Amino acid sequence: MREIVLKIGGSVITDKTKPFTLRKHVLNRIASEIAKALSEENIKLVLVHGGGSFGHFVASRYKDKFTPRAFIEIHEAMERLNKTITSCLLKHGIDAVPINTQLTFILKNKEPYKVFLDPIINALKRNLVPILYGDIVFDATKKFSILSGDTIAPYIASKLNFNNLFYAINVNGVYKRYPPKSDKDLIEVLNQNMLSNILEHSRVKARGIDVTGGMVNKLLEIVKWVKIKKMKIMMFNALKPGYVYRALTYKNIPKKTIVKV
Ligand code: IP8
Repeated sequence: MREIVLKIGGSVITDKTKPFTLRKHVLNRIASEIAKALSEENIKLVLVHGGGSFGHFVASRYKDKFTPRAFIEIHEAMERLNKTITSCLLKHGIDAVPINTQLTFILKNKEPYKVFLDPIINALKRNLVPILYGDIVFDATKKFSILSGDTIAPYIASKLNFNNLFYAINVNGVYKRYPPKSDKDLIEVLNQNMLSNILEHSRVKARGIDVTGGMVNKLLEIVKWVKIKKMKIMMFNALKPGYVYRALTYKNIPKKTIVKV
C-alpha cells in the first residue's frame, strides 16, 4: 500500500506577490494529476497545503503580534483558500475532506502539544483524502501561533507511520547555493551531513511574503519530526506538468531532491 503525505506549497497554487491570488490553471492541473494517480493506484493520501498569498498575506499585517482579530482574519483567509482547493479537488472526482487545523492541533510554545488525529485516521479508513492546511491555531503559552503546513506534513507522516513524504514546490529542489547559478547546483540526494551544513549556514528567502521561512524551515521540520529512516522524502517542482502524477505513481522525476534523514 502506498502511503503518501503530499504538501502542496502555497507558492505553487497562489501567486505570492499578489494578495489573494490563486493560480487557477496550476491548481486545476494538479487536481487532475492527483485524480489520475488515484484512479490508477491504491494510495492512502493525505494532502496539506500552505498559506501562499492568503494566510501569509494576512499574517504579515500583524507582524507576529497575533491578536484575537488576527486569529479570526488569518483563519478566514485560510478557510477561503482551503474551500477553493477542496472544491477543485471534488470537481476532479477526488473525495477530499477538509480537516480543520485549529481543531486538530493545539500548540505549546509553537510546538504541537495536543493533537487529535482520529478524524484523519477515520477518513483514511473510509478511503477519503484528508486535506489539511497551515493556519493560526491556539497555543497554550502564546495564545495564538501560526502552524505551518511544513510542520503538519512531516508530523502527520511520522505519526501515521507513512512511507512517503512529498513536497510539491515551485523550484526543482534544494540547491547547494542561493541564488543557484544553474541546475548544476541542485542537490539530488541531501544526506545527513549536507542537511546539517545547510541548516547551519544558509539563509534562504522565499520571494514575496513568507512568515514561516521557506526551505530552511521545511528541512528543520523534517529533521525534527521524521525519525523513520525508511520514509522516502522528496521535493520536486509542481509547476512542471506531470510531476505530481509521476511522484504519486512512483515514476521517475528527472529533477528533484531526495532528503535522507
Ligand atoms: O504556508 C502557513 O502555512 P505554510 C499558513 O505551510 C499561514 O507555512 C496562516 C500563514
